[in-house]
Amino acid sequence: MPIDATQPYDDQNIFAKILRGEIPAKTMYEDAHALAFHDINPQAPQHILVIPKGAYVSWDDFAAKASDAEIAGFVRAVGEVARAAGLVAPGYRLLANTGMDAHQEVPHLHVHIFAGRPLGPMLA
Ligand code: IU
Repeated sequence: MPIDATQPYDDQNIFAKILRGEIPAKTMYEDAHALAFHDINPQAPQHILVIPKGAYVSWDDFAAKASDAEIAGFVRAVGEVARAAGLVAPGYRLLANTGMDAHQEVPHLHVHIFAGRPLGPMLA
């Protein structure tokens, strides 16, 4: 079910549990600001999720409340993950579903990285 991006942070959400190590994930990158792991239900040959370590529900919550250091660290981490996975030359797509109409399902900010095949024109 899609979530309301303005809801309070729920520290029992699945990505919070992954961050705390309570639930396993196929982690492929971690630094002070971010954790990246392979999506459990990949929609492309490469489908990676990058999440900030801070407690942010959505892109909006993060953009409004995170420190400049957290924002810079997270943005750099997304780039680093894609680079480490060898995706820069073939290309990749970033997506951050935010709230109901975008069908955000997990209430902890996550940026999807899609790659590994021609992805076609961007969906509206
Ligand atoms: P969305 O942007 O909130 O709709 O994306 C949630 C993604 O989280 C989706 O692609 C799921 O396959 C993925 N996911 C996951 O990787 N591991 C999980 O335990 C759960 C969802 I729940």
